[in-house]
Amino acid sequence: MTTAKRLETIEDVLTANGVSRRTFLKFCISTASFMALAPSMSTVIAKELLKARRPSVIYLSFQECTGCLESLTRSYTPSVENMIFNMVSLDYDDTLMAAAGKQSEEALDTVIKENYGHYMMVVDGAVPLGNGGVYNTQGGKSAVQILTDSAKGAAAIVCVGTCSSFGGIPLAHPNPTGAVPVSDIITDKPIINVSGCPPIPAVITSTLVHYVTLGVPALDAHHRPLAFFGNTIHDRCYRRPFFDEGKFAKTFDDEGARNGWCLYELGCKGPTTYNACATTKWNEGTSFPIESGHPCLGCSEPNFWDRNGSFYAPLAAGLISSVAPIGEAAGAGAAAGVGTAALSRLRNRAKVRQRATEKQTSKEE
Ligand code: FSX
Repeated sequence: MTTAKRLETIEDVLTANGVSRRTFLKFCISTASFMALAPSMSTVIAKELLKARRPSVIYLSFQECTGCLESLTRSYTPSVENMIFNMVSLDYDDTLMAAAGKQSEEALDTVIKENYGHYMMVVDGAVPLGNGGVYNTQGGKSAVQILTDSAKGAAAIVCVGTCSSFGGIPLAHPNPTGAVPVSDIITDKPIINVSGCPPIPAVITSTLVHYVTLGVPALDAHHRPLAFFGNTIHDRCYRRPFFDEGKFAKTFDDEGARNGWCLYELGCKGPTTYNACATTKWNEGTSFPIESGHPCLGCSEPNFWDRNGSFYAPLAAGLISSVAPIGEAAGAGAAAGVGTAALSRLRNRAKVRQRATEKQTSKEE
């Protein structure tokens, strides 16, 4: 972690690390695809990435469990992860860096001074304001002080995880430390929230690449990238046809559970949760909580933990705005048809995208 690295272009670093053109183009294509951009945008991403100087990144951690950084660094796509760490100059991260104490505080001061106005800040964890911020201090400075001082020279802030985006677990009732999200404190910088407890690794990396190449992506009302947070889990869930047919698991080991029916009655928060788990999935696209038989907890939404009551209590029907009420859906062949048709449309879209990606790869090669 040295500030000298920021003077290198991304192309310099990729060349030095022996990253082949093929690997690089594949990465650009999958990033464009993840961000729901047209396949041709992968060429733009490639051009912009190669000429871009590696932005300096300061990674700050406050009230959190380190699950977000674990998610990022134990990503199932080490090559992408390596590329990301090659594409940015991670100049300060007190969890990963070898330096400690005074040495690390000096490192932070130096990075800020040398990159003032240009560095990207990545923040995980909520910030406690109670009792003057004494619940989270580093080097004698409170988290709120470190955040405020560091944000002054930042070009943009990416909040990784629900804690920094919305307060998350630290903000849960009774919130003894007075925890707040970053956006309650910093109001004069662009903020991108990549929520999730933890967030999906590919969503974090794709968001960072989008920022480096094309700037701040299109965001929803909660400042989350629309490409990943534009649909509910329920909208994209492979169990959705069972919801539309009124087929529900009632316990974790009944016939419905064994048949893979909808988990709504077991408390699934998919209908009110915006995230990409159902499409991007986890562990190399292996699965996601609903696929392994557990209801969605709604971890990427504001007020995660306190909202919508118990994790295992069904959502009130009135909260499910995007679909017909269950009573109407159950037994209605037309409703089941809508669910199946929607699923089939999604599969077709995925196939079209896959074909476009393959075509683009062979063209670029
Ligand atoms: Fe919070 Fe992240 Fe959950 Fe943990 O840094 S979003 S508790 S996975 O670690 O902040």
